[in-house]
Amino acid sequence: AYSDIGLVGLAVMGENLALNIERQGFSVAVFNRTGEKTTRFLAGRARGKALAAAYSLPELTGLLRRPRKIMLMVKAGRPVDEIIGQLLPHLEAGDILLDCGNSHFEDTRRRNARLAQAGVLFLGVGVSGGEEGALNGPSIMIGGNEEAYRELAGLFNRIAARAAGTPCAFYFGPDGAGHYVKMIHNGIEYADMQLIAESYHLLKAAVGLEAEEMAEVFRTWNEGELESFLIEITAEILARPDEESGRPLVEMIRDQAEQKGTGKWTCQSALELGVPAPTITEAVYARGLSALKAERVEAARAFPGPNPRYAGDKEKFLAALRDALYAAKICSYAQGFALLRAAGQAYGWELDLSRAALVWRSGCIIRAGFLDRIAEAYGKSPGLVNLMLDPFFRERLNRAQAGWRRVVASAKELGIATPALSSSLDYFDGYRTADLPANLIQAQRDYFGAHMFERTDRPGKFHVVWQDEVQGAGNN
Ligand code: NBP
Repeated sequence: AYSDIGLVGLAVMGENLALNIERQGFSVAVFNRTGEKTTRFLAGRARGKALAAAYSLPELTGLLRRPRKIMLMVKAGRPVDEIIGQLLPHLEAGDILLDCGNSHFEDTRRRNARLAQAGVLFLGVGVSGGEEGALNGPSIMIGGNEEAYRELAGLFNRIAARAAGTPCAFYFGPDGAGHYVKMIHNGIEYADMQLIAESYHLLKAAVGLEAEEMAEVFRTWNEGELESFLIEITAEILARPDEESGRPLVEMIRDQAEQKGTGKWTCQSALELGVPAPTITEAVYARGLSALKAERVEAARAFPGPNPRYAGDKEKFLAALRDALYAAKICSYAQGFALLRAAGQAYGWELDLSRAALVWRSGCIIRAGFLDRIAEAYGKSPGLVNLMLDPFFRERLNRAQAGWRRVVASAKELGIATPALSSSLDYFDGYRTADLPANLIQAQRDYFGAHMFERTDRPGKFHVVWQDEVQGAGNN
């Protein structure tokens, strides 16, 4: 009998996705470049299940019911192009190829065009939730050929996580739309993690709490508006002792954050589209700065800085920090959604922003209580230009801003770096400023480059001669 679907790539994600799909009643044929892994998988976790092994791509395509559906779960980048190149001669018009890895959306656009020429229907699918999600229900962000999506919608809905009974699997639009939404998910994830890390830093260095006390703070926060997977696991992490030293495990971990590049892609896209996303960008920079461990150790000796201990009322500081974290989090989501909006327009995807909030409610790393509010905001007004202007979030920001300012001001005085909390506040303040000093920038540009400026009192472009006499060449 033929298998329902093929899957290429048996690393953690591929194995778990194959098991998830099989559990939902579909038969799966699997292939991995290194055949021993396939053998090991079939003899181990896949034993006794409706999974068939293939040891070459022609063998894999031969095992599949037509039109064939093949999922790629290999390393993003060149491996995806290699596999597509090797598969293509064995596919027919109408077959469906799904790239479920973290591919860059521009690659997905390019592959989509190439495969369309061969009549192969292509889907670029963002899968979030790590290994656990892949096995038990990920959040699935789909883009590409809509006919192919309809063919596979049933499978996606069965294997996805659920939130309030609704599967977290949505189709977002043609070619790279799904991978773009996944990229923004990861950008927001970087920002969320950095904001939490800065809050932990303030609790530790400014307030002087012990790990177990901090765990309690995060546990309490997780019962309110900040309720989210990342806050929840932060509380668990802080409470975990190191088995060897007996000290909190988190204190035994080197302070150098690594990255795989999806945060960087989000910043690149923000620059490309001219959409400000400072919280996300600062989160990526912060990982870069953390990597400079040796330099930081030396600089710590060179620049002693102020005493980091906060002298004021601790309880008030904790309440202000909770507000700061919540407000900055709203800013980072506002930036992510502004990017989705701009990209949807630039690439012709007509992204449904409310669905983006809904697809992240379960199964993925940024799942959080307040996504329901974001979905509501864009459900009510699909044309909302910035999330901060939605009445619900407007009220929250107005309420949180006093504490947020106090925390950022204190951090500056105490010499504790809070790039994401601070840049969020600058984003907020810049956005709510009707008259920015950009008039001066325009004047400077016109002065040295005759770039022209617009006037506040009448339409048109203007240039003035700023200097009485242009100095002659060689006369500087
Ligand atoms: P990896 O990203 O580590 O990729 C390993 C797989 O790619 C193996 O099956 C490997 O085969 C295969 N592969 C490579 Br590498 N080069 C290949 C080539 N030239 N031709 C054919 N196969 C090749 O695996 P992963 O962590 O399971 O992630 C899979 C995808 O899912 C990635 O795009 C990742 O970014 C994405 N993702 C991962 C997570 C996560 O938590 N890990 C979460 C969400 C999304 P081999 O066995 O022969 O070396």
